Amino acid sequence: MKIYGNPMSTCTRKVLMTIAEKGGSAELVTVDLGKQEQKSAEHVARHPFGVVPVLDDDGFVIYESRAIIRYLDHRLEGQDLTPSDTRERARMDQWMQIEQSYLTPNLMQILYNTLFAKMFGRPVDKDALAKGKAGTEKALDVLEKHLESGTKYLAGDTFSLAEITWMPYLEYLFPAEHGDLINSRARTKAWWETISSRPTWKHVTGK
Ligand SMILES: N[C@@H](CCC(=O)N[C@@H](CS)C(=O)NCC(=O)O)C(=O)O
Repeated sequence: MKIYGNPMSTCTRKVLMTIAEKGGSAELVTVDLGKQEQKSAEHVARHPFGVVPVLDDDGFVIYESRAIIRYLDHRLEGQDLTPSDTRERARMDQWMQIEQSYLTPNLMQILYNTLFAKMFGRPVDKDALAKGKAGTEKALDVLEKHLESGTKYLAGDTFSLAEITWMPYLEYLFPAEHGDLINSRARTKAWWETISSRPTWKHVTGK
């Protein structure tokens, strides 16, 4: 099993975390995003949109991180990362969708206009940063309210793919100097401390 991706990429980290949680193994073939290798003809043959990650499981090639992690959860042995209860599974899907639709597009604006702007010497778009921050706060307020209901994890009592989709984005708020968005929300902070202290996450993020 091969993953074409980059260890710093949020989407690649979802895949690496899923494999780690399942106790599986795969070869990570690094695609250098700084050198635009994701746009090379070789990579575009694997992923027509020219981004990472891509999974190649013995000739079965699949891209899109959320599709890959659902596939891996079924494909690999190890603990189930999808609840068996119908309603909990629906709840997991809901939180994965919230991540994709409301959290990530906003949070990425924070990263582009803080961390990446500094790293690559790019100008800061203050309006985009303010809008991204407001959108991220809204998503985190909804999360905080959900956690206040007493649920330990997003989909119930067990860690699931929903956590795995949120984690890579939240992780980058800290180096982007926006960790207060997490730390100022008591339930979110406690949930984050629990999930980010998993040995699998430390392994994936190289901590
Ligand atoms: N919807 C895709 C998004 C993939 C994506 O945007 N990957 C980023 C890295 S996290 C990438 O390859 N960026 C390089 C580029 O846009 O050229 C997924 O979930 O896999």
